[in-house]
Amino acid sequence: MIGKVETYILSKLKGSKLHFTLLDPDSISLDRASVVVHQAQEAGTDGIMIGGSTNASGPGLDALVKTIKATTDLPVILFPGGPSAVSPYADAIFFMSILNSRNPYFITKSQALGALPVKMAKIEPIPMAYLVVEPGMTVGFIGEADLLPRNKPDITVAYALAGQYLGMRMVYLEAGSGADETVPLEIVKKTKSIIDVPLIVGGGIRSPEKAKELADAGADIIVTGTLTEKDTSQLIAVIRAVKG
Ligand code: 1GP
Repeated sequence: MIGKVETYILSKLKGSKLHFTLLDPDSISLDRASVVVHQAQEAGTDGIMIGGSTNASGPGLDALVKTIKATTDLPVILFPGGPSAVSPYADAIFFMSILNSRNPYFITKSQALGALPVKMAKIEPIPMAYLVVEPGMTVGFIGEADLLPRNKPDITVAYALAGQYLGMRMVYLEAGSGADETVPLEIVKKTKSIIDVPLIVGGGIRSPEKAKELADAGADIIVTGTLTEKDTSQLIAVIRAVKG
C-alpha cells in the first residue's frame, strides 16, 4: 500500500527533480542538525533522511528524529544501517535490500528482523532496491557487496530492473558515502532509460555541477550526506542546482 510520504515524493516528482538531505546520527549533534535542516529547507530540499552504515538506534536516533521533526514539516525518512535503526518518531523508512550483497543477511534476513519493529513503530515502509556501485566505501564493505563495476553499466541496469520486477518501488544507486567519484553518468543514464520507478543517486556528490549532471542524466532524487558535516554553503548550492 502506498502511504503518505511515497505519495508526496511521487507527486513532487511530476514537477521537478528532488533533493534529500541525509544526516548521520553518529556524526551530527542535535543543535547542528536543526541548523542544517533549517538551512536545507530554506534552500529547497524535499526531505530529510536519517541513517548511516553503523545501525545507530535507540534513544540517540529517537532524539535526532524528534529534533528534526520539531524543526521542519518536511518528511523524515529513515535510511537504516540495520534492523534496529527504527524510530517511531519518523514518518517513513526506506525498506531496503542490498540486492548485490553476497550475504543473504543484507538481502532478506535483516529485513525479516526489522519488519515487525517497523509495523509496531507505525511508520511507512517504502520498498527500495539498494545497489552499491564501486567504490562502495563503508557500506560496500559492511554490506558485503559484490560492487557493481563502474565500466559495465549493464550489470547495474540488470539489478535495478530485477529490483523493480521484485516489487521495489524505488531504486537507489549508491557509490558510498564520501566516495571520490559519484556513480558514473553512463550508469545513471542507462538505468533511468530502463526502469519505471524513481531513481535515487547518492555518494560522493559534493558540487552543484555534479549534482546537476546526475539529475540531467536521469537521477530523480539526489542525496547528499557528507556536505551536511561541513560549511553548509556547498550543501545549499547543491540543493539549488538540483531544484533549478
Ligand atoms: C550515503 O549516498 C549517501 O549513503 C550520501 O553520500 O555522504 O558522500 O554525500 P555522501
